[in-house]
Amino acid sequence: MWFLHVLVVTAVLQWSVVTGEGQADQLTLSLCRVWEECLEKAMVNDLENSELGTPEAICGDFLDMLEKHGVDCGTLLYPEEETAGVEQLLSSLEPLPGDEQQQQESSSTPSDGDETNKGEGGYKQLLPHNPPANTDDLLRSTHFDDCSEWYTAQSIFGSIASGVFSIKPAHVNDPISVYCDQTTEGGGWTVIQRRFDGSLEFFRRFNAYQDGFGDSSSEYWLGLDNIYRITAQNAYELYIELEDWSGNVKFARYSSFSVGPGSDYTLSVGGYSGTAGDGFCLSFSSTNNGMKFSTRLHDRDTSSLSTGEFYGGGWWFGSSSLSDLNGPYFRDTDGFNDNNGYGVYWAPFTGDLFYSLKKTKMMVRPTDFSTRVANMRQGKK
Ligand SMILES: [Ca+2]
Repeated sequence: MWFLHVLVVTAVLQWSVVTGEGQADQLTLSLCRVWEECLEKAMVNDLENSELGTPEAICGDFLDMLEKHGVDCGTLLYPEEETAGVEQLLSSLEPLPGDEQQQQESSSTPSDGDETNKGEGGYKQLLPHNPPANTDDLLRSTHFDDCSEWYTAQSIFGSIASGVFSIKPAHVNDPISVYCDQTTEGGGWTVIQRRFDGSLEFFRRFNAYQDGFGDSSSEYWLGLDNIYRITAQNAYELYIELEDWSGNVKFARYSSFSVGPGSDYTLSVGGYSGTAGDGFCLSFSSTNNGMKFSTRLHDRDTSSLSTGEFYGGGWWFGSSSLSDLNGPYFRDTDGFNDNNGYGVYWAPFTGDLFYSLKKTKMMVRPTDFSTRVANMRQGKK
């Protein structure tokens, strides 16, 4: 457990250097959430029985360091309880399994909580007995904004892995399930679209594209409302990974990416780099940049045709488009042409508008992610 302590110390020191003491920014909030994760992780791993102390003691060191830098995680995480410091929060935790002394002490006082959750560990035990009246604040405090925050938490615990995680971007009512790519170009990516076997139908109407469809463990579209909320939190970049039927993998990266609010969900994208070519055609009049989102029966393009109907799927179509990663899925053995849709295409990939790709992955990450991680790693040396 000592290594966790060391990592936490270095993370906090680096953070204080970078952001200045006591600044209640996103990273600070993120570190407070890491502290909550620390408590949960310690309990899950039964570390309370280790010779190094209870979860409160281990994670409390982390907390002490934050407080020395003028951060009150209690106020940040539970803004409705402005007078409740984190020490108070800690003292309100349920007794820990195996901590008989604490259990005996608490058994002498009547509990107003639900007895059935005792001894199970997890978040239920971490929450105060009297939660804030504003349940949105409470829910937000137990979820990360995106996969980059999951990366930060994972790196502190030394177990970075891609997979399905729950996030709760600002102003989203309920937590959402997403796939986090923690390996490509340093990780921290929140996947917003993923296709690899054609098992999911993408020829859907506008409200489906607003809400999202599919499963985060398989093929899916995260939904325009969610993508808007995520990219409104910070400055984000976009990474598109594409694979053809011969196993060639290429990428298109955009240093800025956001989707505007509904009902237009206007695409703002810029700063192309990569190997797949600029399928959003930033420097051409037919660019997708600045276009509204169109689907079948929801024509918001700048063409006299309904390109959402013509190309299939939903996309930021303009007068035409050299890309449509939500188009109909074809296998390399399928014969297809412009009568049944152009397929899943990113024309600059092959130079062939009619080539339908095998795999697509669109993902976003805050633009300051790499700097943040580099600073943390520097602190670990
Ligand atoms: Ca039109």
